[in-house]
Amino acid sequence: METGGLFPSLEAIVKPVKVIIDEVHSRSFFRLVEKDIPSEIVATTTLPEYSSHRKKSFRGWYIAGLSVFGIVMSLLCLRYYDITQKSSRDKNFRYEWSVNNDKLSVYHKQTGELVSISYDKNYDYNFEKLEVYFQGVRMEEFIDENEDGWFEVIKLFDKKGNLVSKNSDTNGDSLHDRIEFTLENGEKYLFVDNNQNGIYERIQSK
Ligand SMILES: [Ca+2]
Ligand SMILES: [Ca+2]
Ligand SMILES: [Ca+2]
Repeated sequence: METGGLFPSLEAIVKPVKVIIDEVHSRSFFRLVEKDIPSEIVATTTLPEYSSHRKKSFRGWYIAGLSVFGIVMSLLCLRYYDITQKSSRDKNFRYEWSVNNDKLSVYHKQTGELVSISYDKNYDYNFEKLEVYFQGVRMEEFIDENEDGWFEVIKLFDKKGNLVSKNSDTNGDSLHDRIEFTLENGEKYLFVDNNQNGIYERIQSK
């Protein structure tokens, strides 16, 4: 490296300067300094392998993330499109997905009243619970506990929303072999169909 003509005596004591720079930018840096300072590239190297790998890995994850996001958004749009089409065709009902897509509400077109809400909290495209409403009050609840598409439990409520009856299919044959209900005076009874023929052979108070 030369200091120029102003202090020629210093030329002897100025030592070469070693500059380490990323190979990607080395050529442009070299062109920049070569005009003023005699320079040479003595060695080149690439970025450490792990760094390059990490960059590729990050890029891969970024692209994969974007792809998944795109697919999910497409599915959501399809779901909204589908339900909008269904709403426009349906005679009595209007359908509406919740923002996070885990709840489908149905409204009566004429009165605007809420008719039912179906829940798919685990996003497996099966409603595990259906609530039926009348005049703003939940009157019935259907529950598919094992998510096989059949409701094992049906609950009935009074006008104040209190549970008055619970029908249960305890062995998955679609017969409700247990009915628990509560009278207005608070007494509780249980109907039992132990031989699974669909007719209750026993009533017991609880
Ligand atoms: Ca579900
Ligand atoms: Ca079920
Ligand atoms: Ca029976």
